[in-house]
Parts: sequence; C-alpha cells; structure tokens
Amino acid sequence: MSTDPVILHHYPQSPVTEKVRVVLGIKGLSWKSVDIPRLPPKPNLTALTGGYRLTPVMQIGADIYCDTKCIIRELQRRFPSPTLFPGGAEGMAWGVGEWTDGPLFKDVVTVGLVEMIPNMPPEFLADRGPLYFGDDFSVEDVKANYQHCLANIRSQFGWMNERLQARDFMLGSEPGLPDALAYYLVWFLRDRMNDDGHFLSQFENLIKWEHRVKAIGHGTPEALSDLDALEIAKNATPQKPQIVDPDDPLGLCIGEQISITPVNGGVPVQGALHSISANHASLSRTDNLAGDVCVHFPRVGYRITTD
Ligand SMILES: N[C@@H](CCC(=O)N[C@@H](CS)C(=O)NCC(=O)O)C(=O)O
Repeated sequence: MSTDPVILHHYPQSPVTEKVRVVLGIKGLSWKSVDIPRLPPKPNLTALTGGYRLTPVMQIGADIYCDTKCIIRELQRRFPSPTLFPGGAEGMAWGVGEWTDGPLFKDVVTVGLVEMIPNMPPEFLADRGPLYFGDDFSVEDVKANYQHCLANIRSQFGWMNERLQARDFMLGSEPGLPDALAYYLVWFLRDRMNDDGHFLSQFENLIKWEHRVKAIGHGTPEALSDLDALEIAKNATPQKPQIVDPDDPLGLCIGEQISITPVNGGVPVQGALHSISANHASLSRTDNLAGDVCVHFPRVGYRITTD
C-alpha cells in the first residue's frame, strides 16, 4: 500500500468537510491539510479533479477522491481500525447518509443560509444560492421557507435526541459513521444560527453527545501548500487496482471514455474508465499540472455517460 500521506483539500468553515474531519479523528490519523478557496476558480484543485469543484477532496498520491461518500469509504478501506461500523452497522449506516446529506441537509442549509445572508458577500450568495437551491434561486423564496425548515429540523434532531437517550454515540458506546453524519449538521447550525444556542438547547441528549464528538477531535493535521500537493500527485502513480464489473447495469468497459457528473449539476469530469463497482467509479486522466491521476467518485449522486 502507498506510503503517500492522506491530503484533505478543504477550508475550515466547510460543514460537509467537518464530517470527514470527525472520521479522521475517530481513526486517529495524521494527515495533510490544504486550504482551498471558498469560491471558484480553484485551478490547483481542479487540476487534480478534472473539474469537480466541491469541498472536500481527498488526495493520496495520484489518487483523488471526490465527495465525502467516496472519501470516507476509502478511509475505512485503507484504515479499517477502529471501524466506522461498530457492531457491524455497514450497509444501513450509508443509507443514513442519504437522509442526513439529503433532505436534512437541505433544511439545515436553508436555515444556515438565511442566518448568514445579512453578513454574506454578494459573490458568495451568487455562488451558493444556485448551487444549493437551483438556477431559479431567490432570497425571498429561501427566507419564506425558513420557519418550515426549522420545524423540519426540530423533528429530525428530535429523532437523534431520542436515539441518544440510552447511548453515548449513535451506534452504542463507540463512535461510528452515523455520528460523523449527524455531527456536521449540528456543528453547522451551532456556528451559523444567531440565537445564542437557543434552538439547540431543547435537545439535551444531543448536546451531551455533541461535546463527546467534539472531544474526539480531528486526528493530527499538518498544513501543506496546494503546489506541494500537486507535486506529490505528479511524482506518484495511481494505486487503486483496476476492477471490472461485468454485472454493472451500464455495461461499461475498462478504458472506455466516460464523463462523470454530479446529478445536482456541475462540470463533467472526463477520462478513461479505470475501475467500477456498485459503490464507485474511477477514471484515469492526464493533467498538465498534476500528471497522471485517477479520480474516484461514488455512484449514488453521480451520473456516468459515455463520450
Ligand atoms: N456531495 C458532496 C457535497 C459537498 C458540498 O456541497 N460541499 C460544499 C462545502 S460544505 C461545497 O462544495 N461548497 C462549494 C465550494 O466549496 O466550492 C460531498 O458529500 O462531498
């Protein structure tokens, strides 16, 4: 296995990255931290990804992992102990992510955005509005939805609070993936809501759990420049083996030219199919700055097309 370091490309305010930082903490890993811009263009990031711009991205040598689903799955594969699935919680824990990253995230981001609007630079709003709410985004519509979303969050955080009545962490006495999936949303609201913690104060068990998860920390990060990260990619060779999947419903062949695009919109990443399974698709591409890289994506949330 490669001895290249785990490199996370992110910025401190990113809630979605907080999910991965907690996973790095659960696993007690040392890692390199590359600060990326909060707004495009991000040329030294997209040189690695082939156009994918979202945060975070993980790099290990010349292997580039896009989306937290893909990042966390790879961290669990490379560093299986301690597991993210105490008690054998594998499959269902990923399903929980489709709730927390899907409808619950949408409610939380609505509330968070409305709370931030008074202090938000216009260029940030012009980027994040359409990114999260579609091209027909309007401030008025999002503001009109605020109370509705807060009521939804109250129900859903209430479920988490109930779950934590009899246990220290979501799965029992040890932290696991569902803790990271839930924690980043609480972390986001705690930071963005301007109410001195009033809304969250109704969830007593959740608050005690929040302190426990916070105490886990983020492992041991060390700063790295984006240029050094590119150099690491350029000097490395992709490690992930080619995996063929004859049962894949899309019937794709290794080496075929493909595009992978987030279903919520974004730039298609193009390259030659390198590896595919029910949970991942990887493509090979060559970049002037990054050299030969292999870019990995999850399947759910991404559409693969042949070019
Ligand atoms: N499905 C993606 C979502 C990532 C996401 O939306 N990240 C936010 C940051 S918290 C983002 O990319 N915002 C725009 C940006 O950073 O350019 C994942 O799980 O990684």
